[in-house]
Amino acid sequence: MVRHRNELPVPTVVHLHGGRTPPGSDGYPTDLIMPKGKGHSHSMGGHSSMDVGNSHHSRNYTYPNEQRGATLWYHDHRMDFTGPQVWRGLAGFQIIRNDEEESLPLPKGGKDIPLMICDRSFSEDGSFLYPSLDPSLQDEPGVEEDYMDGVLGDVILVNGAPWLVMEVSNTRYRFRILNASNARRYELALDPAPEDSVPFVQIGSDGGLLGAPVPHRTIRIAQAERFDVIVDFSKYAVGAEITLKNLLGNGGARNAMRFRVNRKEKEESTVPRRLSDTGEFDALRESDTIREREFHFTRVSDEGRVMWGINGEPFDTGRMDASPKLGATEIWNLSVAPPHTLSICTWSTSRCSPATVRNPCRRTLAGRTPWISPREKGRACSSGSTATGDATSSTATTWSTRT
Ligand SMILES: [Cu+2]
Repeated sequence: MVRHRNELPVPTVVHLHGGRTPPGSDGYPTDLIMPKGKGHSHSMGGHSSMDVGNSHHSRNYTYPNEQRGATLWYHDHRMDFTGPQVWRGLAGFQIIRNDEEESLPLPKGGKDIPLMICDRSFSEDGSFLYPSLDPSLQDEPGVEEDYMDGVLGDVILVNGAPWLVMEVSNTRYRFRILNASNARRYELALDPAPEDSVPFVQIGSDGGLLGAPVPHRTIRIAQAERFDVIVDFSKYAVGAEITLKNLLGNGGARNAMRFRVNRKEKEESTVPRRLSDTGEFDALRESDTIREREFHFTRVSDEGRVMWGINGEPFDTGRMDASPKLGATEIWNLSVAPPHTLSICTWSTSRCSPATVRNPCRRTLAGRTPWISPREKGRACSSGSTATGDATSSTATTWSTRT
């Protein structure tokens, strides 16, 4: 159990991204922890008629952690204000470890390092710069018109530090990379790349360890996505400086961070060929599907405000878009326009182009957050899980739409 007490002047709510969490601890956007001195009468932007959750100033979140070892993260989820509140730093890691993983000879301890990558902009006085219509984040939600497609920063922070420099030994390291940016996607590359080996060996994803390692020249990572990778610095001389580049960025956003190999050390880790039992993913078969659903994400207008909607409908706590049977297997077809990340934690996912959407989808890495571009359709095979004991909220699928 984790107890959160809100000492900020604005409502907050914490969502554990990727957690198999009971409904009361899910961190639903309107399940707010109100600031001290403010109760139900506090303005809720355009959603004043909603149930605003408890009016206490703290909440106990229950996290059973009964799931695969994985790199999870938590972030503020306040209705209409998630973007600016995450921008100001309300996010962090929650790492779940298990015996299966601990028994592997992977890099451990000080060589198992989470890297939270995000972009920010700063004012002249060093404070965070964000184009909120209401910088106090009290009443009016939203951003200036020019930023409706997402706010990008021009400084890259890793674990809160701008253009972090990290000293490493000439051995393998495990990096749990999270893209915690509001709107920026990255294609990460090492510069220089090692001469005779691949720069990144992926061992895990949003859903925990993969069955076997996967080599990558670059890592394409969307918002909220996690990549668990091994980098082998024995391929570099002591004294070498290696930049983690972002091939999709320009200017300051072109560089993410830098590693400096400053010492020799004995190698104690290896990357085994077999990492994890992924049998539970294979148990989900497309042939068991009992129904197929379409979800089209677009901008819709609600009482003069433009917001994200699903199948033409704006957000409404009173509407249930899907109530899958507990344990049932369904195919969900997802499409989005204009570009936006759909964040889905599912047991198995596939990405297909429209041309191939009717063909059987090639299964990609289990548990990966699909990155769906506007010309692409995503297809998620999803099964109700028993984690929450509640069929309606147990689709193992979460939406995250952030502006
Ligand atoms: Cu999230």
